[in-house]
Order: sequence, then structure tokens, then C-alpha cells
Amino acid sequence: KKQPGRPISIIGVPLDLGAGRSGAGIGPNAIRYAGVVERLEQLGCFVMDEGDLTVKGSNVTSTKQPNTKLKHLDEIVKVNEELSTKIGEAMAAGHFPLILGGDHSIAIGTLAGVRKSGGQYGLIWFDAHTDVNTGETTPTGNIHGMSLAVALGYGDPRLTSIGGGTAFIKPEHTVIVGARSIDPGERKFLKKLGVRVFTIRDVERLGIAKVMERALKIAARGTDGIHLSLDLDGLDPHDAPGVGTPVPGGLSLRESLLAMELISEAGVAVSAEFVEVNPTLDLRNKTARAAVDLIGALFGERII
Ligand code: HAR
Ligand code: MN
Ligand code: MN
Ligand code: MN
Repeated sequence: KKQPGRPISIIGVPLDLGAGRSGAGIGPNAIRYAGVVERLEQLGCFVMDEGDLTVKGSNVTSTKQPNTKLKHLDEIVKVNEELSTKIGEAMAAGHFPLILGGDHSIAIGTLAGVRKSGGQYGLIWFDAHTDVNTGETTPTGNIHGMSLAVALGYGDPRLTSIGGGTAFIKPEHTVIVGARSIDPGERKFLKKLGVRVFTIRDVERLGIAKVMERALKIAARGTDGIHLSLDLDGLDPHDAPGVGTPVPGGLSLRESLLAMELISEAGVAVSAEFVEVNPTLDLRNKTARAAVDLIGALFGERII
């Protein structure tokens, strides 16, 4: 089974400034080395690898910013603005943007770009974390912990205005899957906005198939399609050790693959991103290979 016809535009974003440590910036190439293009081509997809956006500086080379609420804001704004333009162009051309990260702050630019196409989209946010901090609530100042809040329209105006700053993703079409590390301020925010969170406990109680059935209803019903934002730390560190902020007790690779298969079968995805792969912490590129397995399943790969 194949995802019907749309050409896939791969866009790499070698950014780690939104994370608290270095390494996620080489994630895009690690996923390429794990064979993402070949894998998609084997499935009959038409793939255009558009290469990487230019990112100036990294957590290794840039001076640390311990006292700011939003670390490396200038560069993160610049990269995400550029990313939103790229995504907007890809979607306008009828392509499926597949974004390779990079830390999760790139979801700001991705979703700003997706919104540019004019439709109203739903969002499945697969993550151990919920990334709904703002400058007021963040315990770290790391912008990767704020990107979902920004996509919903909350946070520093320099972030929420990226890509024109209109038609944010609606909370009632947003769903988080796999969460197990939520800060006190985030808990309040999620409650206030009414964002549906399927924690790892829900996955355990209901099973991933039921969770995805419900998640797809929330994100896809009454929308023009869904964006998948998949943080590899949603997986258990056993299956995805190469991430900057691992949290034990996550989804297995197999459960995550089933989640991708179910999204694929629903046929509703218009864009997807795979983020937080940190090869410097990985074991033989295991996490990048997991990302490629997940991407394969999302585009129609099946066991038989
Ligand atoms: N909630 C914490 C913070 O705001 C940790 C964020 C974790 N990082 C991510 N995001 N990988 O999913 O800093
Ligand atoms: Mn995240
Ligand atoms: Mn995370
Ligand atoms: Mn609606």
C-alpha cells in the first residue's frame, strides 16, 4: 500500500539551539545515513531531498545564555521564519513536507508554514513532553519546550508572529500522545485550553490502537488534514536512546509503528516532522534508524 501520489519534500533543519545540549543539529544527516530516501523510494514514493536550512551556531559553538528566558531567540526566530517559508512553498506546490530535525523548536516554523496554505489543520503531537511552556513558565529557557504553545498562539510575540502569525492550530484539534513528563505550568495551560493529552498511562490502559483511533478523530474531524509532530523521545529510551531529554517508560518501537500505520491508513496526514534525534548520544544510529522505520510505516510500509 502506498500513500497516494504526493511528492515528498525532505527538509533538514540542523538546529540544536532550542535544546539544552548539543547534538540534535546533526540529526538530519543521521536520518539520511539511516536510509530515509532509499526507504521511501522502495515504497514507490517520489522523493526530493531539498537539503538542510542554514543554521548559524550551535550549543557547542555559541556562548551559553544562562540568564535569558528564551535562549538563542534571535537565531531560532530566523531559522523558523525561513522554515515556514519553505514549508509554505512545498505545500503550495502540492508536496508533502517531511521535516528532519533538529530540536523540537522547529515545530514553530513547520506549523507556521503548514498554516500558510490557508486550511485548518489538526495536530498529533507525539512526545514524552508536552512543550507548552512559555517565557513565564519555562524551567529551563529552552525553546524546544515551548513550541506547541507557540503553534497554539501563546508565547513570545517574536515566535507567535513567525510566518504571518495567523490561523493558529486550534486546541480542540490538537492531541498529545505518549506524555509522561509535564511541568506544573504546562499542566495548567493544557487544562485551560482543553488540549487532549493521552499520557503513557492512557496508552497502557487503552492500547495504542484505541488511543490513535481517538486521536485521529480529534485531529482529523472537521479539519483539512493533520500534521504529525513526532519527538523521538516519545519512544522508550531503550528503542530510542539518542535523544537529549530521555524519559523512561515510553512507547515501544512496535507501538509507535502501529501508531504510524494507523495514521497512514486514515490517509489524513499532510505533513510530518521527526525531531530530537541526537546522534552524539545514540547507539549505532539506532534512534535515526527508528525514525526511518516510523517514516516507512507512515508512508505505507507493512510487514506483509
Ligand atoms: N519541559 C521541559 C522544558 O521546558 C523539558 C522539555 C523537554 N524537551 C524536549 N521537548 N525534548 O519535548 O525545558
Ligand atoms: Mn518535544
Ligand atoms: Mn520531548
Ligand atoms: Mn473545527
